[in-house]
Amino acid sequence: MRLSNYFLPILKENPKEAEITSHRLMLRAGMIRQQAAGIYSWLPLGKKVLDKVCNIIREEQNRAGALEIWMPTIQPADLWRESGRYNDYGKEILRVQDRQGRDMLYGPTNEEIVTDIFRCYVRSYRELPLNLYHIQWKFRDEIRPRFGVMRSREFLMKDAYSFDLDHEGARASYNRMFVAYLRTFTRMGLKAIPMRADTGPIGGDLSHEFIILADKGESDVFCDRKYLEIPVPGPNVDFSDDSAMANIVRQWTMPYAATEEMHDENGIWAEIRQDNRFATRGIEVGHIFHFGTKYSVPMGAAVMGPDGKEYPVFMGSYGIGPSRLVAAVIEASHDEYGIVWPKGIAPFDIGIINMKPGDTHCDSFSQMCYEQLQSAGFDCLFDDCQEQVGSKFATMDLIGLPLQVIIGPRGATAGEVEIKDRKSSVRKMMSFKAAINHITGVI
Ligand code: 5CA
Repeated sequence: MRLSNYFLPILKENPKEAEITSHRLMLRAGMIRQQAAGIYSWLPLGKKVLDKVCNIIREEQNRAGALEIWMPTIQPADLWRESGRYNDYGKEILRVQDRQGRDMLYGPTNEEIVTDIFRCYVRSYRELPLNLYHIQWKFRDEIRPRFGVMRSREFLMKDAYSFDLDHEGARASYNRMFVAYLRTFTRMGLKAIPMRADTGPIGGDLSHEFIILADKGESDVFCDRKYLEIPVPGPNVDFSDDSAMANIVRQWTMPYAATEEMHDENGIWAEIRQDNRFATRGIEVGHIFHFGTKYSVPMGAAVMGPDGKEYPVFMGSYGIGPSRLVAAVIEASHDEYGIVWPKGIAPFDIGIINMKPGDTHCDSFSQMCYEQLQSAGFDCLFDDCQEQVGSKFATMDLIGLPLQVIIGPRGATAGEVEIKDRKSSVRKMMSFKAAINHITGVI
């Protein structure tokens, strides 16, 4: 992509409304635009990152056996009356009426709709386990939307829902999602720690929040340093092996980890060796729940068991906030110059800077580098604009692409480029041929 053809509305000044780094950097890098309190448009650079985050989530959900569907944003209130949540959920629900005067709502979550789908089609335990998910916009009328897309009113959620015949099956489904989450966040360059959590309005008896560690996180977290060393399962992990899944979950839930609400300051925490205690701040990026028959009983979602009797189905739900994740990654990965994207979700692989547009050598050499890198399979943002060099460098650092290829008139004549690694700031001059090899090794 040529920068001259792109839409990248960079802000030179720090926006006053932004209280935290990720919000400030997302506004400055032209990723999002606020349209109303807690409601945002995603501009091209932001949309690209959001899509990459969603694709990683999707790949890992599919690998774990979940099936993608699409449920609507607007839901009939009657389903929520059946589950009993229409009144319980209170003012967080945005309620509307259609022209016939029917009560509708903008979904804050989808347990009711998915239970309705299930009860219409599934009759027998033979069709289980089943896990259906979608990636869809949600609306929660939060009293205090803040920190940009970190806590917004409209936000994107991946929500998966599992259905099993009994508690044991439901636990196996829970474990599969647990392991899929470990892989998902690692692929985004994040260290996520599962912590026992309160179930809130979703309900149920078992729940974990996945918290990523970031100095400016919303919640205080307390965990054992052992978490920093536990291996994350690789891509070949066998999701059909229930006991392997259970072992991974056991390993990831043994050391102490708790958010403030569940913290046991004078009990278990006090027993952990002083130098293993790790008290920091974190951001909740995922939340998984087992709630058994909470929705299936009132909504009549039952299947026939092997003994021919009917049983209400055991359910769990599994959320990740992709829009929040974009901000969370920035909180975890930035420096004084801007964002430092982990490779897996960077909007482009490489930023190419032509330092002197208008110079014949520089133009043709930069053009050649751009074309060759693109055809080698790298997604490049090519800064071909007439701008001060300082401002070009500042923009590239701000938007945080993993590698920069910098081309000046002298290098162009010698067939050389400068490669800058955004994270380490290390810069190296090399021939363009060597640069391609170098880049292939890094990205
Ligand atoms: N139905 C369940 C799981 S599918 C559910 O709604 N869970 S949740 O309430 O914990 O939300 C799931 C994830 O959505 C959270 O972990 C968080 O990453 C994201 N999320 C929740 N509220 C917001 C918000 N106001 N802004 C941005 N992301 C949010």
